[in-house]
Amino acid sequence: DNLIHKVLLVNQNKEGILNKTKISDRGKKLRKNWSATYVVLCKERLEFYKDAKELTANLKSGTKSEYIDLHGAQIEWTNEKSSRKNVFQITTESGNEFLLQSEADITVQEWFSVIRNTIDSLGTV
Ligand code: I3S
Repeated sequence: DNLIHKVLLVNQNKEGILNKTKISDRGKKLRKNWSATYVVLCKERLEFYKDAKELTANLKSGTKSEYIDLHGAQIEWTNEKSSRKNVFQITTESGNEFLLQSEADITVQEWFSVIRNTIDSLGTV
């Protein structure tokens, strides 16, 4: 399992745990439901897993994972949409809105930069 994971990580830029909640589905407001999520930035996608185990299991079985397509997405810091600290929002081209958060300042800063860089690089293609 560990080897499969490592081999597939070659194509991935970043992975780790963030708190996540979806707040809008194609413009329709949703009730917030924060949960700790295993997030993987893989090429032009941000994928969401329950934990690292689920990532490995899905890779082995070919099960499709929940993901955000970063083409045409927007990312911004937000202070208004949650009482939590270190919250940023991703809005997809289709109008889905997600909040991502971590108590760890550096973790959130890194995720924000790497996602923003990915979005920017996709915009120029
Ligand atoms: O924007 P809100 O409604 O203050 O978000 C809070 C709610 O989602 C709350 O759930 P209930 O509506 O079931 O009480 C969550 O427990 C809180 O975490 C949400 O606020 P924060 O500030 O954590 O995003």
